[in-house]
Amino acid sequence: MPVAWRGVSPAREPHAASGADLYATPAAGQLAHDSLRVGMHVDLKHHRIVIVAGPYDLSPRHEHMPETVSMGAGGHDAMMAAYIVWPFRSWFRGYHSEVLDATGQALPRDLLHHFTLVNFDRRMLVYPFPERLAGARLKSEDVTAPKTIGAPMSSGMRLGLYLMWHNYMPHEVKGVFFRLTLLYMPVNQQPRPIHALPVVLYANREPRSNHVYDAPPGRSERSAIVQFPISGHLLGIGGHLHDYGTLVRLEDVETGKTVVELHARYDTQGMLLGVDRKLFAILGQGLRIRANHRYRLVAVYDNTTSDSLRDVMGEMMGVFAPDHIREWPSVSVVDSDYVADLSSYGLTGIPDSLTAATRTVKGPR
Ligand SMILES: [Cu+2]
Repeated sequence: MPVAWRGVSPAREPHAASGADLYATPAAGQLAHDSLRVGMHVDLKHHRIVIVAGPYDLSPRHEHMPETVSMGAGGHDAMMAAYIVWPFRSWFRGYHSEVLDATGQALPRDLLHHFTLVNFDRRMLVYPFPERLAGARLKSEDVTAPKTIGAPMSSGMRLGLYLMWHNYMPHEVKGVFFRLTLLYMPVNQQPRPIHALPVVLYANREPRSNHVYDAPPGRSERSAIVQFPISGHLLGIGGHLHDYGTLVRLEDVETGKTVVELHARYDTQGMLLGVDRKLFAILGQGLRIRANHRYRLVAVYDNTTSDSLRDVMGEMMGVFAPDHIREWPSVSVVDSDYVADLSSYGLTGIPDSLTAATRTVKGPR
């Protein structure tokens, strides 16, 4: 039987959850109030894995991110909220994320600065860091792929859910839950999906600065050379910027051409709604990526304030279909960059308790 793990509070080491944690939930959005249960729940009927973390009491913060809480520094509002062990071989194909109160009602989404679901047992394609299986700042950054593509998942893969809260309101907000619904396909899904895995490209690659940087007043660019170790296609691509971000662009260094450019979208009040996204439903329409070719990722900010913007980000997140999945570089959990990247989540290593939990997973890997 698949076993759930949970971490209910940032102060406590996550502990083994009982088999009672495993239950089928009703359709998403129709959860009974008492089913906002903390932990991991596998819905075999609807092919969903639901992770609920909370409740959190969020004390008021400055309107902007306090300088003392850098992205991922593991401060008061940021923590690994749950650890889970992937329960069975399957295909991962998308997720949606919700910020809820104890009755299951939606709370203002931007109480959550961002979440990241880290897969410790696969590395990113371009960098030796642990894979970001899922992540979003805004609801619009949630992803659902068609059933024709998916990321292969093994039973026993160790995952961590990282949350950063940011209560911009003048008062405390109590009893806040985060619910992440992961969509999977069974291992015998027919027709067999195309391997398509998440990729992230950073304007600031450096894990020791948590991939953030400062944007000076005025227009500024930050860029980094990107080289993919294997060839394939980008089937979908999105971007991540903070307020005052303008665009992210992938350039072909050899030809000087733009491969893809994604613009930030703002509402009429100047609130960041998200960044453009491009999806290519058919493999042949995807963006061809050549191994060891030189690309450049460029992030542009137009900072109209008089101060530098602290801890901004410039990223592209995409779905990559490798020509040969076997060529995907294997993870090294002792690589110094891997370890440095873990520390951006406040971790010095993969928790022993999580590793111990993998022993309870049955069935083929
Ligand atoms: Cu960010």
